[in-house]
Amino acid sequence: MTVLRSACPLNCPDSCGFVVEYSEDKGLQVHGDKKHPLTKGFICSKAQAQAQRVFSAERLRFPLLKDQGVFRRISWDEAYILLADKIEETLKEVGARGILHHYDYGHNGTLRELDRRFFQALGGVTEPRGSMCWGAGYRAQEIDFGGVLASDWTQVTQAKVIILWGRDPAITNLHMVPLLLEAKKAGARIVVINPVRVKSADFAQDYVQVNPGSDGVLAMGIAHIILREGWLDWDFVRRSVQGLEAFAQRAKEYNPERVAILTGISVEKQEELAQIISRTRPVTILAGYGLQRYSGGGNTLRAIDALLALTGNLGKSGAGIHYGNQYHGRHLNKVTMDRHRYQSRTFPHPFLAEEIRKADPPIRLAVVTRSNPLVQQPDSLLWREVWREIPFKVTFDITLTETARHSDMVLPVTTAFEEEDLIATSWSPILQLTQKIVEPQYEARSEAVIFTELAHRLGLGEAFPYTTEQWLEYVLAPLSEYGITLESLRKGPIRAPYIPEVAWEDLQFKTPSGKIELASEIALAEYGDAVADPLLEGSRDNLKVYQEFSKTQSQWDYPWYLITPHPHHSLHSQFQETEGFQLYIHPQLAEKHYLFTGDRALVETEHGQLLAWVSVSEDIHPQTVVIPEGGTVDGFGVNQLLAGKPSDFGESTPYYEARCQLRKWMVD
Ligand SMILES: Nc1nc2c(c(=O)[nH]1)N[C@H]1C(S)=C(S)[C@@H](COP(=O)(O)OP(=O)(O)OC[C@H]3O[C@@H](n4cnc5c(=O)[nH]c(N)nc54)[C@H](O)[C@@H]3O)O[C@H]1N2
Ligand SMILES: Nc1nc2c(c(=O)[nH]1)N[C@H]1C(S)=C(S)[C@@H](COP(=O)(O)OP(=O)(O)OC[C@H]3O[C@@H](n4cnc5c(=O)[nH]c(N)nc54)[C@H](O)[C@@H]3O)O[C@H]1N2
Ligand SMILES: [Mo]
Repeated sequence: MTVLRSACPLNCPDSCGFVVEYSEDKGLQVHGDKKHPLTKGFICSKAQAQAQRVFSAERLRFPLLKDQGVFRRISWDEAYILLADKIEETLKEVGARGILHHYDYGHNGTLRELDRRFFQALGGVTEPRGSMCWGAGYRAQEIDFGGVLASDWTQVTQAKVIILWGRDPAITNLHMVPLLLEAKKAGARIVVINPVRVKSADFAQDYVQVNPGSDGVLAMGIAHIILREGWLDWDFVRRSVQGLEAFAQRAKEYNPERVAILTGISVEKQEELAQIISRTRPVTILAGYGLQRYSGGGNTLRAIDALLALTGNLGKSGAGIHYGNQYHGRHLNKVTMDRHRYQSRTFPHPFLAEEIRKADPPIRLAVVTRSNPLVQQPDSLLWREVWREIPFKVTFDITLTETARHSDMVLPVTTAFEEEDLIATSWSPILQLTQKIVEPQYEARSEAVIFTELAHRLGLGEAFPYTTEQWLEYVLAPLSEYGITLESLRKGPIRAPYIPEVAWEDLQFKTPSGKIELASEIALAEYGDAVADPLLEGSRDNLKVYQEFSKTQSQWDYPWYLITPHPHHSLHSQFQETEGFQLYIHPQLAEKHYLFTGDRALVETEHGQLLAWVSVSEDIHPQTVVIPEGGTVDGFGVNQLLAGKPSDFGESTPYYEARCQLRKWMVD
């Protein structure tokens, strides 16, 4: 039996450590690494599902080419020749920008970025910019603090107040839960702010049911009370905060009565929250990405950051905001090229399909790696139309996803158990490797190998001089000063020594003023009105609808909020075992539509419709329909209901700013 320490490559904050065993009779077994400081020996069902996928029937085995609508097996040599021909043809006819490279983070390995290097070596192709995930909040952190940093996970155990704001660690960040429970045992108060009474609320002392998209208003309302009562940490504010006056001016407009109407949170509860945040220290906020999947998402995060700034809850043990961090990047060599060596054309994520349709030069060839855009991008109906119009599409994946199914050529790639790669994510301070425990199955190939071979065929060999092992050595070279090498990582995970325990401990913020910027010249110059407007963009839109709706409910075609959070036992479209879509609603909403658990309902938005099984639950906000994302039925997913919309900052995708109508489905 072979036993190796390895790592989970999935796009998930936990980035678990694995102990992997393989023998011919028992096959592949994955266990949680007991010595991994965060995994501590337990893993989730998605880890097991990955191991099962390696030898499963759903695994892509050979390169496939669509021939009169049907896939047939081709050899790798044929695949390379065809892809190289298509690339050369596109270069000749319309130039490199006629190639679309769509990628995301289906595998978090550092070497997975070699796909981008390949297209950069062609001179720069068309790529998405912005984010499907966390862009608005990310940009907000950059504006406020000059960078995105979070304290070590274990710092939450030092907090006395922990706010799970639009985040549900029990579902999306499982290994944070033991640390939260430890903090609670040591006396911390845990508050959940979410339109849904999520699983993490089971261990929280407070649950606050906010109207979807109104968190920015709530945060400004809390700031209003803190300022009115003078509950600021004045020493901290004087030393480390810039723009207090301008901010206080804005906060004045959020008087508690008005905020109560907009957010659904009573004046008393707002006051209690203001007290909790300013009277008990230290406070940690675990801000999720749910609250920034609205067009006002960036401003929302800025308002939340401001609460910590006013109360001196930054740069201290047990205090701060957990959003993400940019630690590793600066310390590792990159496999992508320097920006000045290529010129790509970029289209913003939320409008990618629309932009592709209008593109000049047009997209002649699309290549998809580590993503499933036909399911995960907004407005999937438009995506399908646009996709159909692209003359030649190639998808690299492990299974035949919807995107692969609608491609002309499909190339099978290796899983994390078949190849060595470095896992150094923006969520975890731990450095680790996925290790090869079995040979690539069937004819699957590693992308590092595929792109290297393609590069050589196209005369771009100079840009791909290394083997996989050499690339990893190159990436890790700057860490030799800490004694971290490929060899040492093969023995197990290492906490990155360059990551401080406490973010911003020196209070040297990387903004132009060196302080936390509650009023930011950069933001004003870049986003203009979206920042200057006191009623947060997007939230305003949502709330206007809400107010009007409270008056004239039935007149609205699409009266209900529709949110599509991440699924529990799957990762987006991966490992889904869909038996139809599930929608969750409150008994009050169910009653309005004569719906019961087990019924079917048609969910309709301006964009599309789908049929879902109803579950009635007291946990859901009474005007909200919840459908977990990622699943597909007959090839279509919930994103066919969602429009591509802009976010205030970061060219992010406001998936949750949607409205819907329900109709009971009577036919069987
Ligand atoms: N099991 C599982 N884990 C995952 C993933 C997965 O697909 N499945 N995906 C991974 C990825 S890529 C990411 S980005 C992270 C995301 O991790 P999270 O940010 O924790 O989770 P999401 O489901 O994206 O966001 C949703 C939370 O926001 C809440 N929410 C929605 N609207 C609002 C609002 O207006 N205000 C507030 N306060 N809350 C709101 C939803 O009810 C939900 O609980 O999870 C990662 N982990
Ligand atoms: N409605 C709605 N939509 C959402 C969200 C939401 O909350 N609501 N969340 C958004 C978020 S936060 C995110 S991050 C995106 C995620 O969007 P995607 O990243 O597109 O989601 P996945 O379904 O995980 O697709 C990843 C694909 O990569 C493949 N893969 C895994 N390893 C490799 C590899 O090594 N090489 C290659 N080539 N492929 C590999 C997997 O098999 C899978 O098919 O979805 C977004 N979409
Ligand atoms: Mo994400």
